[in-house]
Amino acid sequence: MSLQEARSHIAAARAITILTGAGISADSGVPTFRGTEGLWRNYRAEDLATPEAFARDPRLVWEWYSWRRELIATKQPNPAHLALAELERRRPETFWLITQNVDGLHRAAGSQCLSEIHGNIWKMRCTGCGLVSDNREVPLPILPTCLQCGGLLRPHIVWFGESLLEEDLRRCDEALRSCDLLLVIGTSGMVYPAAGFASVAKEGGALVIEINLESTQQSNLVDLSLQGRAKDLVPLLL
Ligand code: BV8
Ligand code: ZN
Repeated sequence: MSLQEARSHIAAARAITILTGAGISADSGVPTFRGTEGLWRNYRAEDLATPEAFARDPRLVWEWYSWRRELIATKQPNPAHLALAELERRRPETFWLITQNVDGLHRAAGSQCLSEIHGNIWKMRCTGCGLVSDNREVPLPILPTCLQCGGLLRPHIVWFGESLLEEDLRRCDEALRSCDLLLVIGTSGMVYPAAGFASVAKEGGALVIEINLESTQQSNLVDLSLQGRAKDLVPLLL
């Protein structure tokens, strides 16, 4: 019943916004943040993905990101990423995809109407002159420096305690308030401001559908929960 229901909501929707988290990339082999396999040695993302950690030990933080880049470099978009890129192609004017993931797999799948609100692991920003550059080198020379000014580069990623880009926040707000359907896929709904996006959409009168392996902090808020793997369920929604 609920899958059929979800399919008809998608078909009938005037404007669709999607919010994805680490769960959509789990099926591509990218570890989630709060999954059992953890993320790296015995560190937690909250310990390393902060400006303080980088100021204290840039080498350790770069070691972690370089390890994640090497892991992600061998991963491909899965049927869930591809299905969302197809959905965008069918309705480019009334579709927006917001992802919390920094792995770049939505872009690799062909998504273009996309906000990568936590940044992208393949981009770097100079702590000296602010230049943002694309860098696909794996493995990385630990402590990469800026070609323009020699300054220390950092991942162009939003760390805990750092604000999201104004432009991204504005675009997300528009996509959340103007849609009549929000699809939340593979996120535990624990990290703000993304964790508040479902209520923004609901305030705007949207119907909210959640796809996850289990119930989450948002489940009490959503209109319909589909339990299962994103790679299996998302393609069935088209
Ligand atoms: C901000 C980049 C304003 C890093 C990430 C104290 C001081 C300062 C701020 C705070 C504070 N306390 C709280 C905050 C706010 C903080 C926050 O929310 N903290 C949390 C921990 C409580 N937020 C921030 O700091 C944000 N900025 O608030 O700015 C500000 C500024 C200054 C001072 C105050 C406020 C910035 C947040 C961005 C952090 N950066 N990523 C990197 O990746 O290296 S967040 C990082 O974790 C990921 O990007 C991702 O967003 C998040 C993980 O969440 P999920 O994607 O949901 O992944 P998770 O593993 O949790 O869940 C996976 C889900 O998938 C599960 O539900 C699972 O069941 C499901 N699943 C698994 N497999 C599948 C599946 N589902 C379907 N199919 C499958 N196969
Ligand atoms: Zn520089």
